[in-house]
Amino acid sequence: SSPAEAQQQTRYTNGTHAPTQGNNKTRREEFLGVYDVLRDWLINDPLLGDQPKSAREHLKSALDYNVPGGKLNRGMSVADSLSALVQPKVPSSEEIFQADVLGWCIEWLQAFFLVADDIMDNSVTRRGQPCWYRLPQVGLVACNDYIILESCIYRILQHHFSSHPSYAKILELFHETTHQTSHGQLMDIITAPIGTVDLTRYTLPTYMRIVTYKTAFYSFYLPVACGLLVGGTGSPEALGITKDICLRMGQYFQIQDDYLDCFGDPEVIGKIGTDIQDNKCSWLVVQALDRASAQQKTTIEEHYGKDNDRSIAAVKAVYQELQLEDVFLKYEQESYDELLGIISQQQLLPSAIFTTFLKKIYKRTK
Ligand code: GPP
Ligand code: MG
Ligand code: MG
Ligand code: MG
Repeated sequence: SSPAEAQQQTRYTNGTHAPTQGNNKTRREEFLGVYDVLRDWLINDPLLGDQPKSAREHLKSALDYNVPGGKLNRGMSVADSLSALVQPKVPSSEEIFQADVLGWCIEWLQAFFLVADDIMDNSVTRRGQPCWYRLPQVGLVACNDYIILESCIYRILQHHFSSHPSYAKILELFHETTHQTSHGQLMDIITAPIGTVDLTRYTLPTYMRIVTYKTAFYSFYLPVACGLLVGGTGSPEALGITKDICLRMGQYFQIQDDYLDCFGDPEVIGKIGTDIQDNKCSWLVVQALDRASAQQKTTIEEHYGKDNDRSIAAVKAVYQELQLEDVFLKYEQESYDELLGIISQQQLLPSAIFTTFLKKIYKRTK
């Protein structure tokens, strides 16, 4: 690596660097700085020997296009969780760096899932730009790119954590989370076979199972659990409470995602919704079927899962008639209040671990 990169790496690992708060660098910039260090190391990975320049360049663009461009909520929550855990103490810069490396592993995992999910969902845009597989020069090469995105996680972990006391626990956590998420994705897809209409599939228990597995484990439990493991508090009790609270937060988050798929502004959420034409077991269709008249059910039956503007508009019209926006707003408030209650009921961990994360997503528009 270049002298500048080597210097940056030392700056983070020798414990002398602490631009966490009140410094001119914002936390977000500091976090993004860690991405550059990891990316530069990966594209020069010694395991790959003397790579051809073209391969290195493809990898660099695949990483830059897919890894750092999101909200970074998941990634930055590892360090936030650690800080909340050790308060009133402040984590050392070494610990923040470790938390940020794990945070980036979660962002890498997310990039892997999203590149694959966009192919499966036939999506058009993501984070305000065309989905990776839609680029003419990429196409199905995206399938190999998502495999690489995943394998990068384990290269990063080995490089930065192989002598950490929780290395095995961390590896296990990433593997289990991937297993759970792909199981969620499996249920998401087989509940929505294109070209068939079976409204009896869209029940609340089916829905909750899908979203818990496809979203909640990797988006909420994983970041907080990583924070606990870096902070040395990975006891079964602490992880159990964390799982209970984080899975509920993740369910709430995916319900927001489903709401925004239909009612969000594509300019703001950075993606164009596809749930209606994709026949998805979305929270909205579950709520609609729960309230629909016989005639409204017939309309949904005729138009759900069809990829044309008239059908999509017909389903959206039923959602409007049933005032699902109001149903969602009421759910959002109740869910938020209930979560605050559950968080305050436990004494083992500081509430801020959870409330900081919850406040980042409450009433989100993207
Ligand atoms: C969100 O579903 C779930 C994922 C992105 C997990 C994908 C898992 C894999 C194993 C590939 P979504 O399709 O509603 O997300 P979005 O609305 O962002 O496309
Ligand atoms: Mg999708
Ligand atoms: Mg999907
Ligand atoms: Mg969605």
